[in-house]
Amino acid sequence: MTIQKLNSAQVPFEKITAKTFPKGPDSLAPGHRACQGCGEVLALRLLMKALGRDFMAVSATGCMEVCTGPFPQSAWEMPWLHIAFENAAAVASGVDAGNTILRRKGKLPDQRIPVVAIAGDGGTADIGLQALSGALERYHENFIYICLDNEAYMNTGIQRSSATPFGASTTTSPAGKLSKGQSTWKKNMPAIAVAHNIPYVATASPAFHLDMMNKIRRAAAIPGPAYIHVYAPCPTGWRMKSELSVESSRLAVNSRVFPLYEVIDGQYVISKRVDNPIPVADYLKPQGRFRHLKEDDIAQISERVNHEYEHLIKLSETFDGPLF
Ligand SMILES: Cc1ncc(C[n+]2csc(CCOP(=O)(O)OP(=O)(O)O)c2C)c(N)n1
Ligand code: SF4
Ligand SMILES: [Mg+2]
Repeated sequence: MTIQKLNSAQVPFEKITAKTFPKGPDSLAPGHRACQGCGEVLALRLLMKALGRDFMAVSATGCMEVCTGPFPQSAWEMPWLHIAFENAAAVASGVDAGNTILRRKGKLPDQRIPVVAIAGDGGTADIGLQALSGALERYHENFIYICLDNEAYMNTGIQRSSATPFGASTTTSPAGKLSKGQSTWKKNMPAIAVAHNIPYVATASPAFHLDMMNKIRRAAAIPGPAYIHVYAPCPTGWRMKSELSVESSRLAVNSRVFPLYEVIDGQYVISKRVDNPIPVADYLKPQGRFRHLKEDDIAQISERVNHEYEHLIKLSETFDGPLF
């Protein structure tokens, strides 16, 4: 195991620009079964374009696994393991440990191979949290964890998770006479990852695809575990037109609902500062899951969104030297 000593922000990696955008097919064959406009599959393709074919993937059960790998078929044209709902992080960390031993024995070439665990918000913030915490704490050198956050358990019928936002109607937090939908605020998964003192944590959105791909490349370049929280619109679960997927990702960032940032060696760095946010209502309105919200509910959500954003800005401004 290598203990991180470098300043991770200085670790070089090949940046993707509009001009150098990887051409050609990625590792996901045509014919997967994701819904039209699925933000998760878009994020998956961006991941593949960023890393090429030189990585191994481990998927927890969830929409992306079900849509891409119904036995005996698979849309993955690369090394891929489907494992249980709760243990993507445990399996990916085991694969990385195995690769290290094989390299040491000369049975694998002496080069780092990113091992990417991919899971939904349910598989990350709820059932897989223990396995994720263990993997981050064990400090696996080539371990990248990608949370595809569509803000509910979509694969099994739109049940709420701890990442479901306040006020969203789901099948287990239905809006009605006695309920305004989800009654709790979204769990801050990136902050939980940061608390593990790992070298790299980031948030990313498919609407800002170059930013997202470069964060994935940086995560692969930095030795040590990385966690990337990806905003992944789900038109089916959000009761939204399928063509609005990318637009809703953009509105989420521009309204401060889903801020883009990196945390490198404990230092918060804002990727896209939003000084003049669009109204949170503009983000909420196209989505049927928020249709029942009244003006005062939206005002309450806006207040919380802005409070969290200001806290984030303060975190980015109050850094006083690397923690580790
Ligand atoms: C131990 C266990 N409990 C429940 C399930 C059923 N299950 C499979 S996928 C899933 C929902 C996944 O939600 P999420 O992780 O958010 O991924 P999404 O489908 O939204 O992409 C559930 C409840 C399971 N496979 N294993
Ligand atoms: S239900 Fe949502 S996350 Fe699942 S495949 Fe359809 S659009 Fe994608
Ligand atoms: Mg989900």
